[in-house]
Amino acid sequence: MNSIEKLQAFLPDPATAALITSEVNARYFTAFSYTDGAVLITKDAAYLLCDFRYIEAAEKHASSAVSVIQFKKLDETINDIILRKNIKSIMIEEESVTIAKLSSLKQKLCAELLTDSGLSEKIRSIRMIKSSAEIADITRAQRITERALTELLNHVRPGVTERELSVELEHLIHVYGGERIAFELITIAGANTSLPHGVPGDYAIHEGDFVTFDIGSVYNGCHSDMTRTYAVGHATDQMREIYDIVYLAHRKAAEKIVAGNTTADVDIAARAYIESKGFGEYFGHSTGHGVGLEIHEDPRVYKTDTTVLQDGMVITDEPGIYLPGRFGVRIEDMYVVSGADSYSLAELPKELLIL
Ligand SMILES: [Mn+2]
Repeated sequence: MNSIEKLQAFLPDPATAALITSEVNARYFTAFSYTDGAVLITKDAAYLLCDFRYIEAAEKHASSAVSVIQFKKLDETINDIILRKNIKSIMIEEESVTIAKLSSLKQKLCAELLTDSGLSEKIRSIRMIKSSAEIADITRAQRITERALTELLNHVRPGVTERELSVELEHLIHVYGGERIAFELITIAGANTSLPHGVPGDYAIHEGDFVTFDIGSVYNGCHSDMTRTYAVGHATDQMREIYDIVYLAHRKAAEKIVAGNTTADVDIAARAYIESKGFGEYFGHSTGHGVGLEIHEDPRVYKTDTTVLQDGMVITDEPGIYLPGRFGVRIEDMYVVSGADSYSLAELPKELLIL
């Protein structure tokens, strides 16, 4: 089943439709990126509603599973379909429709609006399973990031600032075909590496620093996510010890990325190992998350999450240890769940590298 068919199966009857108004979900169902429109999905049809600005591109590029309709007034066009298809009620995305938008829709549409249908949650769950096309796009984004980082590593040396690394990496991601960066790139060094989401600043790299790159790019709307931690010049015994613990925690989590396991199994594998080494209190975030049209998607990879891993999910594995005021280490790859043979989307090695 394609994504639209999965949503149609969720509709209880032909008199109920789903109205998709969030940009990311509209893109997900139509494979077309646009604003100020909507997607209306009924039991047996799917309509991409867009205005004059998008019509030519939509007819050319949107998924063949949707009918493209140009509107002058969105609500009137939706009402036309409502009347023609005898739609009585419309599910809305309860997690993204604002109160103002809801009250406007209530005034204008001639069907009952369902505000607690679970539509948003259902779409999040459908989106967890990636199509082969999505996996190809995520992989492409990952390759772009890896190529950019590989080139940047030639320029990592004492005296270079975090901000310079961030700006140059963003430039290289564009050069190698990324649409944009997947999030504000984290390129931090020295004591700043103990900040899991540190912001690159004026700090200049010193010999003996760790440098952490938590980076990603976007290709065809799909995100990539990767973290590597490198040492500059040399690493102390303690830096090596912490690196090895995080590296093994990453691998132990990766071994649990098997269809049928839960995301908790993955988190606990990394967490229990780090705790066994005495650093549990320094690993204060979840082990991973889904990645796709958004950088953070379901499922959450955490000890309390009971999502069962299924083929086609793409999740990160990113344990870390952060020693305040000293340094931190995080190692992150995305994995595609595939039976017992889940695989990493990264090609860059994860062993400690001294630059
Ligand atoms: Mn991540």
